[in-house]
Amino acid sequence: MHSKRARFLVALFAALCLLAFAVACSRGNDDEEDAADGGGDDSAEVANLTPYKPTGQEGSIAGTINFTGAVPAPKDISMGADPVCASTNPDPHAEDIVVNGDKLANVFVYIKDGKAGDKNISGYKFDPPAEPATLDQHGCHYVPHVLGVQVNQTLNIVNSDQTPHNINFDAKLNDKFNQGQGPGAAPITKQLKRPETVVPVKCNQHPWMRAYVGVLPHSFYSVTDKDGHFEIKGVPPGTYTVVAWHEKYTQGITQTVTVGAGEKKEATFSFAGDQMKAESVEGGALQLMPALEVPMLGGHAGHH
Ligand SMILES: [Cu+2]
Repeated sequence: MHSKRARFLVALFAALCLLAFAVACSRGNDDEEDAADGGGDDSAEVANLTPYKPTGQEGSIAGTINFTGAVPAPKDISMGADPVCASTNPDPHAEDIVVNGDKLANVFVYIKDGKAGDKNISGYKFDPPAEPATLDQHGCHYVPHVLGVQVNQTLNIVNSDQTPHNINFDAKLNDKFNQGQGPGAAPITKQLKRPETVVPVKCNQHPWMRAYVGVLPHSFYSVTDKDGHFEIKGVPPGTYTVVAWHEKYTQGITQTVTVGAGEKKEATFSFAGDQMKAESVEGGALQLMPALEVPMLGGHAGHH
């Protein structure tokens, strides 16, 4: 009886030791995973994804973005502090809201998630296009004002002006950068490693300059043209959450869209004029700030 109890206690102690050891081990693994995430190396995750192979059954999502309510008058901006900018823009206006009739331009429309057939699209790997995306600084505006790029696609940032610009790429999930680019300078080339909707870009030299870059793991995005029209091509048949995002609104508008085999699906979104965010770029704030060169802070942040 007595020795049986002693043996039980020894066994219990040994079991507890093993348990403690196992917990310590799994903690160690967690730490390693955290470090890998922080390091920005997603290659292991990407390796688990199924490469998407087009079937010929792809469709598209196309439509227009309406703007309802009173259309705000385009705000005048002053470029007087930079003679080069002023001479190329006799009558410059802010681009934060561009409405043509009742159609809204510069809306970033994209597939957020959903299922292609019975498989979630986040389980597929979509190769980035070979052609680079280009963000031009032209006439002291970013062209285009809103741009979509795919993860790992080459993004070329170009200065077409005879004045220096500064690209302050204010990413949260990708690497931030803040880089000057003089007239005639070589393009700045980047590849963004993570999906991020959307990254605001500004120029520290010319505070009216704003661009927005949406980064997605696939090519299912589009930006509305001046007539509020968009088209997302090459969409696998499936049911998707589609988001329409505009900079003047705190939240995008979400819609579920089902695309059949080879179908060109229409989708319409409406942004209400009375639900815009409060003014962030007012006439008085549009003055030239001192040139500011902030050094890159470490590139990869360890934690986010
Ligand atoms: Cu600039």
